[in-house]
Amino acid sequence: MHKSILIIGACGQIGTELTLALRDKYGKDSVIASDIREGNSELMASGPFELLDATNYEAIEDVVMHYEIDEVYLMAAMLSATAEKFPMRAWNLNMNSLFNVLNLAKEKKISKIFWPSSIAVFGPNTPKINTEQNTIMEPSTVYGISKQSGERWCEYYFKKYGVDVRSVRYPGLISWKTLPGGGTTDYAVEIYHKALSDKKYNCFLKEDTVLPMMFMDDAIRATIDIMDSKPEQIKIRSSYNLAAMSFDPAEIANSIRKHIPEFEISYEPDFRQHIADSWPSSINDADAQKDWGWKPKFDLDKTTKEMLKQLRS
Ligand code: AKB
Repeated sequence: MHKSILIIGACGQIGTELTLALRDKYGKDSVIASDIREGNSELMASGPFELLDATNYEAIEDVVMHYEIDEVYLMAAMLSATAEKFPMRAWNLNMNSLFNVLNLAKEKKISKIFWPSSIAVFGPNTPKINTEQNTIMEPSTVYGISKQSGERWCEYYFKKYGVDVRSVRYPGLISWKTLPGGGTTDYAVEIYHKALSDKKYNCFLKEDTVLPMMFMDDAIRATIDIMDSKPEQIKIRSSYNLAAMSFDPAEIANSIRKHIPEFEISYEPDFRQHIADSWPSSINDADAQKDWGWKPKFDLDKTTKEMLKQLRS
C-alpha cells in the first residue's frame, strides 16, 4: 500500500537517519523531510524537503494537505541540557509541536503519529536499576516534565479521540552521521570524535555515572518496528520503555582503549551531572519485547567498533 510520510525535525540526530531509513523502505518521494533549517548534504540530496516550523499549525497543515500525508514522525524537540537554559522556549516547542500533530490526527487529516519520549520522564525518586515501565515518575528537568506531560496527552488523545499515536522512551543515542545537540547523554558521541582527533576527552559527567544508551541503528529499527506493528499490538499508548545497554564514562573509555590504547579520559562534571543523577541507570523493556517483539542488536563493544570504523572513513 502506498503511504506518504512527513518527518518534522528531519535534520537532527535521529531525524537524519530516520529519514534515510524510511526513504530506503518506502521510496524517496514517499517521505517528506522537514525542519526549521536545512540538514546535511546527504539528507538534502536524498529526497523532498520543506522548511517547516514545528510550532506553526497552519504551516504543518499546508504541507500535510499538499503531499497528502498519512503518517507524521515528530522528531523536533529541545533536549535536556538546552532546555534547562531556556525553560519556556523548551516547553513551547516540545508541547506545541505535539499538540499540532495530535490535533491534525484528531481532525482525521493524518492517520498515524510517532512521537519520541525519553528516559528523562523518570526522576530522582524513581528506582534506578531495571526501571519498570510503570513506576514513580517525578521528572526534575524541564525536558523530562515536557516528555511526561506529552505521554499523558498521547494516551489521552488515543483514549478520547482514537488517535493512533505510538511512542518509545529513547535512552541516550549514539550515532556517527549527525551530532546530537543539547543533551546530557551527548558525551557518549563526543568521546568517539575526540578519541580519534585528540586521543583524549574531558568528560562533563563523573566516571561512575551509569546511564541507559543505545546505538542509532537499534533506535531506528525500534521506531520503524513500532510504527509497522498492528494497532492491537500497541498496548501502551503513553510510551514504551526501550533498552539496549548501560555503561558509565569509564567503561566507554575502556571500550575505546581496545582500539586506541593511548586514549585518555579526564572528568570535569558540570550542570549536566545533576540531570544525569536524576535518571535511571538501567531500563526494563519487557513490555516492548512482549508486545511488538523488540530486541536490541548492539552492545557497547559492537557500538564502539562501528563508531570508530564509520568515523575513520
Ligand atoms: C538527552 O540527553 O537529553 C537525550 C535524552 C536522554 O532524551 N539524549
